Amino acid sequence: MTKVEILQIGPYPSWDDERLNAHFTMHRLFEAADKEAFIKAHAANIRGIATRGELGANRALIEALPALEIISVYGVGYDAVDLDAARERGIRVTNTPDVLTKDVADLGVAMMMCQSRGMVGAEAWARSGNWASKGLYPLMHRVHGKRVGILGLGRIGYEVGRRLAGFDMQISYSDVAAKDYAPDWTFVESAEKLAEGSDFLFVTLAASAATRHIVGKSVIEALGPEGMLINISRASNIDEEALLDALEGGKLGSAALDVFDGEPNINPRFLALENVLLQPHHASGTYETRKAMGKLVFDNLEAQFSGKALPTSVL
Ligand code: 8YV
Repeated sequence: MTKVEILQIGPYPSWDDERLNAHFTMHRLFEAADKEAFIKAHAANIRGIATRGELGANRALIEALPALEIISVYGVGYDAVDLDAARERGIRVTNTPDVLTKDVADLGVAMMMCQSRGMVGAEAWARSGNWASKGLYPLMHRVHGKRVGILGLGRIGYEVGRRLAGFDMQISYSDVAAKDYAPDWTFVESAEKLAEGSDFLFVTLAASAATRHIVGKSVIEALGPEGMLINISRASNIDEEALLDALEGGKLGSAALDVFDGEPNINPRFLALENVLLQPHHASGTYETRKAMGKLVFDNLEAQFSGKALPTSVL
């Protein structure tokens, strides 16, 4: 039997490659020197796209593939997929929700702790011998008991809140509406009000055109010179220029960021700052979660081509 042909946009771990290669003919776009020519050469036969959250599939790509039936995203966020273009052609879109929720929340909390207690600098202090030669490391800031704001109380935001409740933090959140599953936490109408009443602001919103730069200058400045911004969602939710200005000018205390405009190429202004903690879009990056994500990418493709219901479809 001939195998279904899939266009693979970015690399996956070896165990995912093995499973995908066993069932499908995978065309590895990321290895092609001339991507346009590569797409042209295979376009007529490609029935599926396997992509990653941050890579997605844009309109031009979708329109270049006349036999396309499904876009399977390795990630919960599908903001980089042109949903309108997919919808117009009845192309199915799937993602990998739930399996990554707790790891993303774990890393967000770890980033807050790490940054607030200065763990990166303190580690360097111990390792470099400064502890012995220069003495004690400077004092840092407490986390427990402080006020936290969660912008976007979906699955990931909720898990962040559950964890922070364990640190006796005062939890507020903002979303399009109050959530009945969070009766003990305070609902706040606007992002700016939320920031104003928070020491730590977590951004856990699913990104879309509507949320672009929802954290702009006014929200950042409302968080203030003592505040910390933690982003484990998408860079587009934050106005990065405004964030850099505020970090450089002391209008925002600090930031802990897992996502960046133009990643993996980070704006060099970040690299000169001491009040930021930078992570390489790694919140779901555990063996356990990535294995579950890869399985869902495969299961959705397999279901599509054997006429079964898609396990985790968004379209
Ligand atoms: C992944 C993500 O790092 O779930 C998402 O939306 O962005 C992340 O889990 C990414 O999709 C892996 O490439």
